[in-house]
Amino acid sequence: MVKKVDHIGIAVRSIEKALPFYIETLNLTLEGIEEVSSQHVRVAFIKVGDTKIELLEPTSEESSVAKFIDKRGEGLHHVALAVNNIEERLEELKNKGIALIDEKPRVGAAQANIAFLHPKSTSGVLYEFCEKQRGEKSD
Ligand code: CMX
Repeated sequence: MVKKVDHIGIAVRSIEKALPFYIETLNLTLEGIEEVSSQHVRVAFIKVGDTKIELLEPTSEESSVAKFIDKRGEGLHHVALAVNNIEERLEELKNKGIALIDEKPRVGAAQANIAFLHPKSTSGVLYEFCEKQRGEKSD
């Protein structure tokens, strides 16, 4: 059902300020930076072996990441799990009584289909399911 950890999301106030730790200190590789306007965030993907770290910087006060940082400060925000057939996976979880934030997937960073599970059903962790567009490698 779940293939692997696709990425780990870290909420930061500023990608520019957070990046040097990953790139210069840890010597990791920046894959790219993009704006996900539907989520009011700018994101940077950093490659770590066959998974990634995603730095999330809010672009407006409406962003759920801005609310998160206001309440809890910067830090671990979500864990994204790669799945196939995301709509079926969401249906299965719903039938098992798991609270879904998104009942239907929406388009997130890198044009992946994404959906979040509510942390109240998962011992306090915000999980994202993500499925790459067909034809794209799920590395
Ligand atoms: N991880 C774990 N728990 C979290 C959380 C997080 N990232 N964000 C909020 N919560 C918890 C809060 O601690 C709170 O718990 P209690 O009720 O026990 O106090 C509860 O969830 C409600 O939190 P809130 O601050 O009142 O916030 P909201 O209910 O308005 O929103 C959530 C919370 C998870 C529903 C909302 O952030 C959401 O819809 N997230 C999914 C979308 C998202 O995060 N997008 C940004 C990333 C996009 C991307 O990766 O491209």
